[in-house]
Amino acid sequence: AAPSTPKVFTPKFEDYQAVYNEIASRLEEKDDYDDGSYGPVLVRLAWHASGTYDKETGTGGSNGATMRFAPEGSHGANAGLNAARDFLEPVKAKFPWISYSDLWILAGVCSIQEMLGPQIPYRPGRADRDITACTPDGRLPDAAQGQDHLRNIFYRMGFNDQEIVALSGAHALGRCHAKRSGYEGPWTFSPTVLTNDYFKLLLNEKWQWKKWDGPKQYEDKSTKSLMMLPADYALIQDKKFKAYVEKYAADNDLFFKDFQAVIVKLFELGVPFAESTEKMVFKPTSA
Ligand code: DDH
Repeated sequence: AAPSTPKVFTPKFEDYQAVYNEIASRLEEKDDYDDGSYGPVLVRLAWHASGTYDKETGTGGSNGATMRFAPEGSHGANAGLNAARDFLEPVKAKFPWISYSDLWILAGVCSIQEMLGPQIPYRPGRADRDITACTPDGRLPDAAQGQDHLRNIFYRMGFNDQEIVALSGAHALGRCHAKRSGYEGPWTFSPTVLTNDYFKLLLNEKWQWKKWDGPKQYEDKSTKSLMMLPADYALIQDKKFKAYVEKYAADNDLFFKDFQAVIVKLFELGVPFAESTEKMVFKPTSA
């Protein structure tokens, strides 16, 4: 008889689509969270996994999922992201072949699409790394700071001014939680749908300092129900950034096109894909 070779499972597109569908149905099911969706906090998990990348040393980035370990999970910027990681545990249990690193990014892709954003092409290939690959604190942006800090942080990842502004449009989604970051409130009136409203509101509303005991943040003068961080407001204080804010406020299609390109770049920072890895485009549940 022929010697039996152990079966190695090689996942295909259909297998990743099945993971996508599972995340999408959990998003639909667990609608009692925040504004009715875990989508925003899943996007933030994917961003914080990726945004630790340092192009000089090649360290950090989404390859590794090192936020699972206390040295990185306990960074101030990551406060509250356990909600996103816990949400994904049953998905990992159902599809144990996927790495946490690939799963977190797939969850970001799924959430953006399910929240009616552009389709985000995805490539698998990230491997989980151990505690020794945890990144040092301070690689993610500090909301209290302005344009110089934004450039320092995002140039380190390899982004330019246009890309910084396009990425910031993600703040159309979700909200700040006083218990996590100290800040409070949403940026837009529809925090579970991706639109260019963040740019429109930033430009067209009148913003004033919120009077409260918390950290310095802006509130809109007319309803006092929306917020901007000092780091958001810096995008209209800086002439070069502001030119892109104006473009995206005027043209949602342009924002979607540029957001798609830049989020793919973010999610792939530092990932050693095999040459032949093709990009997958998942079918949204609404299609
Ligand atoms: Fe952000 N973000 N972010 N952000 N972010 C917060 C929430 C969310 C900054 C600070 C904060 C990006 C850029 C920046 C999302 C996505 C993205 C909160 C509130 C703070 C503070 C956390 C809390 O209290 O729960 C700063 C500063 C920057 C910057 O300087 C550019 C980017 C690039 C993205 C992205 O996804 C590409 C999302 C989504 C949320 C909402 C999370 C939630 O739970 O809701």
